[in-house]
Amino acid sequence: MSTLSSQAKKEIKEVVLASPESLSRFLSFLLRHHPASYPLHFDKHCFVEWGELVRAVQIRFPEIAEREIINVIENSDKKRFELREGKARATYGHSFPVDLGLETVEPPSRLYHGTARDLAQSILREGLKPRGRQYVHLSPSIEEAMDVGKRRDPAPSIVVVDSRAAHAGGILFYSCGQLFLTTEIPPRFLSLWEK
Ligand code: HQG
Repeated sequence: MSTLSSQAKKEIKEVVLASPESLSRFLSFLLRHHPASYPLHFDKHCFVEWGELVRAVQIRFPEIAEREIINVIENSDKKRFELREGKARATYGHSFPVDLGLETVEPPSRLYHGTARDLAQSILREGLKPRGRQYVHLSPSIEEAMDVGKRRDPAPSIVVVDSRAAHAGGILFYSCGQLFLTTEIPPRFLSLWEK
């Protein structure tokens, strides 16, 4: 039986790895977290020239067609990325300092944050903080917050944000697709959702 060369194995691995999920993860890597790892130039609102992005993705996934990248962007359930006027960016989730040019909004009276059970007490004590990201990410419904929390815990805790009071207290909220972003929420606006 013939054996594959290590180069061929590497290539097959690359092709297999270029699933929509791995492509989406790589786009997040580039556009949210590691802008300096590839030759990308970000404009002031974090957009990258489309051609430059395609070339960066093709360094990682040589087999990938431009159409597949567009499909991942357009079919992302959470609208993680946007493609506008020949430029693309991550819509949220950045870990480096960004100015997304988002407008502030009046939030709904309650917003929700799904998290691991063992983090909830610390959040109630210290407030909601962006941790490794630029913003705190909040969901408009308990169901959506549950989905976010399930990334960390099969039975997540849901922190309820009194966003009406927080907004009245001067905290800024930004609308970003289905999500609301803010910089930090002090403990006095937080409580735990009880089933
Ligand atoms: C926790 C995903 C202890 C917070 C999701 C969270 C979201 C604290 C973690 C989006 C804390 C940060 C963002 C405190 C906050 N003490 N823990 N005082 N304050 N935390 O991933 O909101 O699939 O940066 O509870 O769906 O989980 O990537 O934030 O557990 O929309 O597109 O610190 O990312 O979207 O974790 O997730 P993250 P997140 P994607």
